[in-house]
Amino acid sequence: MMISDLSNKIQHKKANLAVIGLGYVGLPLACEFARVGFNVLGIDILDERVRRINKGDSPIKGIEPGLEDILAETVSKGTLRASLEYTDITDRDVILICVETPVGEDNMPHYDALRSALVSLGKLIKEGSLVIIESTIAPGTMQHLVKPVLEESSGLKLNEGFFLGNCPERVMPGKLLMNLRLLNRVVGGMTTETAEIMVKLYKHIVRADLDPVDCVTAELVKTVENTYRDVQIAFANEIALICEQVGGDVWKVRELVNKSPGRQMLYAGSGVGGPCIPKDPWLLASSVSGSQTPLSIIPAARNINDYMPTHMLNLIHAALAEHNRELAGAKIFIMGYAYMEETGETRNSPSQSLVYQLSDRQSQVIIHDPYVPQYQGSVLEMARDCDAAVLMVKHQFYQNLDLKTLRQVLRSGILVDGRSFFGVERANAAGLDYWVLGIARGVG
Ligand code: SAJ
Repeated sequence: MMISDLSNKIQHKKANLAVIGLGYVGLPLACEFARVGFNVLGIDILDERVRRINKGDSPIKGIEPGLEDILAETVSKGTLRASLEYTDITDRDVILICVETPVGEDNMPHYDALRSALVSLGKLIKEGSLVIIESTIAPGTMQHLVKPVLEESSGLKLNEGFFLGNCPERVMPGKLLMNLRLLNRVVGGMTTETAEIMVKLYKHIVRADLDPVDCVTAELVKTVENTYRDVQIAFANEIALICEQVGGDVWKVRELVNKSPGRQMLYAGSGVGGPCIPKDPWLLASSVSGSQTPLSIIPAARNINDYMPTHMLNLIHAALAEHNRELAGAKIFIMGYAYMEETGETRNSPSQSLVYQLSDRQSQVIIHDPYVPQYQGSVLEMARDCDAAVLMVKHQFYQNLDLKTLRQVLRSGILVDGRSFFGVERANAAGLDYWVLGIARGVG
């Protein structure tokens, strides 16, 4: 098929689409294209997920406004269906790949899922189709991995047998559909013409800027935007550590610093988790791993943010010591296991790291999280006879916690607050021995 034919089919929503990977990126994407009238085939490797989707039942955790209704509507209309098989991909004009791109212990990208999807697709790809990678990938991956793997598995040549682009997702758990519709997107094409056709496609579902660029720029923008955020948070965390030592309060310092023009200091906290921020800086750094480029800010920021759960452990240790208790044998109550507030997503959560470290020091850990089914329950009951309570995630659910009763049920009356969530006044009024990340003892 000529690229002009493809362009017309996309313009008139006659192009058949496929979305490979039906997770929190791919499923909303498939739903939105189906909702506006495209015929969409979803492909995934998990049979339970495929089964639920074909019943119009969303497998996505947490609250995602609108998603369930659109899924049910498009499945019942037949404009969206899911499959475990690649066989039906032979009639697809546009294939969007939304598979995971994790980094390993070596902080290098592991592209097994992406490579596997490309090999399976290549064997059946329709000549003249457009392949778009939505997954977050390191700069250079389109040129040095996606292109050669797809050419090898299909026997076709780029820009002759198939066209290729990279349009990085900008989703956020809890706002999947809203972000998809309203956030600006960079649209990277291996040729200018390809980028223009991709803009035509996304215009059907995105009501924001769609900026056509080359693929390296698209790969850079996505990894840089999240690396920028990681560095910003690391800066706030380092200031918190300084404040604790010099008699300061980082929460007050941040507020006053941000009254100075052009400052936007972020929040210090008990750590940085989630599926995006902890890994994207390493994807960016990996793009120069073979060169002599001297990176220092990016790895240093990652190390500071990864240290914060350990700092929480140190605060707990210091608090227990003042009550002549050791970590070994202490019972610690953890409030919040998700990676951030108002979500049940636990990937790379700072609490996972803290719980591991506490267990390693022979503490007994009781975990509560209102959004994580296995950790739901009565906070005050679960906290009973614990030596210390630790606030790791600022779920609004904890806002009205009765701190006086918490004091009564705790054995040593210690509350360690990783997000300055409860505040010194409230905690002291409840008679709690209150320790806050970023505030020196005796301040506030
Ligand atoms: N965090 C802090 N201090 C802050 C902000 C966040 O410690 O000031 C922590 C959070 O507790 C969490 C982690 O960092 O553990 C990540 O939080 P996040 O607010 O960055 O939320 P994410 O991980 O969902 O980031 C997403 C990203 N969006 C995409 O990748 C499409 C990110 O680029 C956005 O900036 C962010 O949402 C956002 O703005 O909400």
